[in-house]
Amino acid sequence: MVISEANLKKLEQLNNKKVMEYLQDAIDLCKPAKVTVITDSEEDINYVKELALKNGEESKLRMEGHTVHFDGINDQGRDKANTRYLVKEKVNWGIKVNDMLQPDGVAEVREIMDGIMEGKEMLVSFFSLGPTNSPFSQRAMQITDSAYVTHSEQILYRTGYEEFKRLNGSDDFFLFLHSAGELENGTTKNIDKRRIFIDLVENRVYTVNNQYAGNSVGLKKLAFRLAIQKANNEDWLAEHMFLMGVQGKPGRKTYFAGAFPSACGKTSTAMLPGQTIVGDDIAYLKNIDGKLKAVNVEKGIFGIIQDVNPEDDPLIYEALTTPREVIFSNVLVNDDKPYWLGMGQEVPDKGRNFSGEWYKGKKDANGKEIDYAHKNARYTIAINELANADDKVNDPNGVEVQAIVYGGRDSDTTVPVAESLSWSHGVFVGATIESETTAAILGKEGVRNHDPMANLDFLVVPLGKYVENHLKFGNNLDKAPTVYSTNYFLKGENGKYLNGKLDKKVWILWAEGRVNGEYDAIETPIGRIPKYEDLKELFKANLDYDYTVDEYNEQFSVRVGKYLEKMDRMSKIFSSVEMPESFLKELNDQVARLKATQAEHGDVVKPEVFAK
Ligand code: SPV
Ligand code: MN
Repeated sequence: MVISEANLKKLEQLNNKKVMEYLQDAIDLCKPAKVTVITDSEEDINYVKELALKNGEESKLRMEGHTVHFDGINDQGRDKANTRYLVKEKVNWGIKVNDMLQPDGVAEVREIMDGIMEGKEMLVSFFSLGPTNSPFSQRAMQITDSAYVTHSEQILYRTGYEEFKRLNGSDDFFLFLHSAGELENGTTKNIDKRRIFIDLVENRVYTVNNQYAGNSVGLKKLAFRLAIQKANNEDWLAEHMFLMGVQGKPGRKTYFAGAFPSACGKTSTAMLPGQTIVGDDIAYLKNIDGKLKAVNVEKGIFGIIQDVNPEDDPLIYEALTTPREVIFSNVLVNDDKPYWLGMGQEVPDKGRNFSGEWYKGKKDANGKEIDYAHKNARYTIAINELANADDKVNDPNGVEVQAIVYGGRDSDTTVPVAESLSWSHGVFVGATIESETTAAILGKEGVRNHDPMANLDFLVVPLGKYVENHLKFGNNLDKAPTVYSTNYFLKGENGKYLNGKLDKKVWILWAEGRVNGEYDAIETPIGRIPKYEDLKELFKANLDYDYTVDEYNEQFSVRVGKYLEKMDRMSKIFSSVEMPESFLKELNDQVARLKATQAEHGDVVKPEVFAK
């Protein structure tokens, strides 16, 4: 027997036929040497942590509670090419989607997984996406041979063994089957056989020959795809969004949700000094009695560590440099201390990193010099370890969201902050986000990509239907949230960024004030922008900075010509997509407003022109 009496008993207590079937199938397929069932008990949780150390997936660092994990040199980001959606039938997605007929995909991945756990230990655990005992909770069963994956999930998600008991035998849960495959020096060897197959027919995921959490941790981006499908069938939203409490006037707190493509400032917005964080990556949004309520699907952060330093990210830096449970991944380790890019410290010229033993000047297989740490190196930490955790992080009823922020990354078009003219204009703004590619995705960096709602990589429903669901969702609320766009990456003519890293605090506080009726705004063709006086005051009060009229004019002039170029790109994209009428009307209206402005005022128009 690969599973002991005691472990079997833990499973039987769940009284769930589907759980037993899935496990039997996984055992028959992967052929592990041993199966261990993990409950919510401290003992079981500690067993996983110890196992990750014992099997070499993690090692201890000098500071209490800190460990390091390495992914292989070719396993440092989400693998889009090998991530495929297994579908019943091919549909017109409106976007580029890597789909595959379900029986073909299942056959392909199961062949790779046949016997993949021979000689290894299989871990079986249970989690809740969203707070437990809540109208939002979605249960998930994880089977993996990676203690690092399970350990990460224990930090990032609410344990769900007890939650599975509450299922009362129902099969309404997601299943994730993962194997890191054959390991060499602790990292996945057969990268060519890496597959991440999301089976939308059976609500389950197969992922194999990978360790990077965006590929391996079932509950993160893999569960997210299944949740998007479910949300679209049940009239709620599963979004690539942070949730935060923005502190306006003393005693006033307004909850914001925000969608930003990878590495566009999402975590650092959610972590803004003086504010509170509910979540930094994935949210479920529901209409509860006419109100927009949302929860963080997670309870931890898998964050980019680059540029976390005392100046730019003081709260995270503090949390990462004091004793508590943290997994560092793909940093440099020297003398049991972690080093990362942009940490604001001198870095040793040798150590261990994602390439193995590292020394300054080391080159990769293509002759390219290997940096001491990876750009997509990360930390994994529980939110309640942070000084700015919001008191409603685990509230089963969620928080009431009053504003949504869509953040893109472009150097030449979008103003730093603007308020959308209406809910449907806001949905349009979200659906037309553009961003440059980053290191979180394997492949080329620095290409401008269209990323609707920062969710392109995860859309498992046709784009038109997804947008229609958004429109409907907002229209069904008593009051739709106000939508803002942000762009922290606007550059001036000299090619330099126009804003400091902390300026985002001013943009967010301005939006919070607007939601609460505090500021007037200037209506422009692309939305409402702040007035100089209000920003001046906010800059002074929050950053002790004397914001000048010249800065304001450069940042908030509407670059009409550039916006029209963007609208050209959008018109091209959407010309071949089946979109709702009201969305196409927003696009046409946007173009018409911009053209009228261009005809009258030219390519770049100062705010004062619109103020008149
Ligand atoms: C992202 O890339 O959007 C992330 C990290 O949040 S990953 O887990 O790789 O998706
Ligand atoms: Mn993300």
